Amino acid sequence: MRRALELAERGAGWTSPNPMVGAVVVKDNNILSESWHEEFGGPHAEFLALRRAGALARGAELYLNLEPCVAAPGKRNPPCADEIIRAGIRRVFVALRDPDPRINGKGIEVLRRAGIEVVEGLLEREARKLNEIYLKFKTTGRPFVTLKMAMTADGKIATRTGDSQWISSPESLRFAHELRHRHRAILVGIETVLADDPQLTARLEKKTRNPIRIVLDSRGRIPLNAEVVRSAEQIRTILATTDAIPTDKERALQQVHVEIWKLPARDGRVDPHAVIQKLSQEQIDSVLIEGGSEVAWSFLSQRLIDKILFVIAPKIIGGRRAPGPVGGIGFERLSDAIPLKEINISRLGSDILYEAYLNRERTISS
Ligand code: AOF
Ligand code: ZN
Repeated sequence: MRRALELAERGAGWTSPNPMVGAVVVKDNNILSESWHEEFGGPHAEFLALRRAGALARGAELYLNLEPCVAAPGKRNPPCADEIIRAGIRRVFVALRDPDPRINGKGIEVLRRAGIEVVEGLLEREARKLNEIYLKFKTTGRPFVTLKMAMTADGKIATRTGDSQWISSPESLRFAHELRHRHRAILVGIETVLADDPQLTARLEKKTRNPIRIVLDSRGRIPLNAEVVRSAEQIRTILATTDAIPTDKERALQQVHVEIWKLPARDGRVDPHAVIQKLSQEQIDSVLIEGGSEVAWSFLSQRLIDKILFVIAPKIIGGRRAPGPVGGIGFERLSDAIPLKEINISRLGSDILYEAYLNRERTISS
């Protein structure tokens, strides 16, 4: 199953909004064949692995990190449960049921009715984490929201003059690009665009998928020569704004292929709830928020973040005016603090990666 999870992860970034799935066919303690779902719309992992094993699959065991699919309207691929039966598989290990209402338990039922032994729940925790985006989006119809911020050991995201490049290590930068590749959209505030003029693309040695770029800019202050505006014809770019944007600015941006989302305001800014609603409508399953601190507060205070990734660099900047990762007005009382759960700490070169979940009961712990 560990191998199945490893294989599944190779599809990261490519399978969205479908799940990452890996399949391993085992006979007499040997791996006969293995495969994974490579990209959205492509053949399913089970299908590929069984085809590779051929006649040898008869009497073998199959390891899957997700329940196999059954025939359903709207599906592109042949039902894997039928393929498993036809191949003569003896026993199937399934880490996790598929929450897709067309499948949810039916895949397992079909196998059992055909006399195949099904063992559920092996490495279920790991399987849930791997497909956390798919699980949230399938069960709620809303995007999985990750907030990623890099800061110094004294909790600053820039110096008092706004210098922020680069706080973190080269390993952290690579991690940031991997995150961009794995999320369907990336979102930043206008202040970040004005300060850093970022490209917001996924740049790694391997082939990557660029996220859809979203800039929160309630008054339409984005310059027409900003990097993201200049490349809007190549990469889908959205300006999430309000009625406060001047009409001529709106037209000028549309002319250069920037998509305009006119959304309601909340406290003089684009309402984060409206952003999430729009993302849901657009079938965007995940969004990576990269700052700045005002955007971070706006989404955090409205309880719209699922996961935070704080990268902490071994540096001290100081300065009472130097911003921290979360701005806004902040809570008055400690008892209002947002609790973080399932804390995980690891290293990224010389930096520390602090990972935590919020809203856990509403997302994937089920
Ligand atoms: C995948 N890859 O390896 C498995 C999936 O439209 P279809 O026919 O590709 O079906 C997509 C659904 O199939 C998906 O939502 C999930 O429920 C199920 N399993 N999907 O893309 C796979 N095993
Ligand atoms: Zn399938």
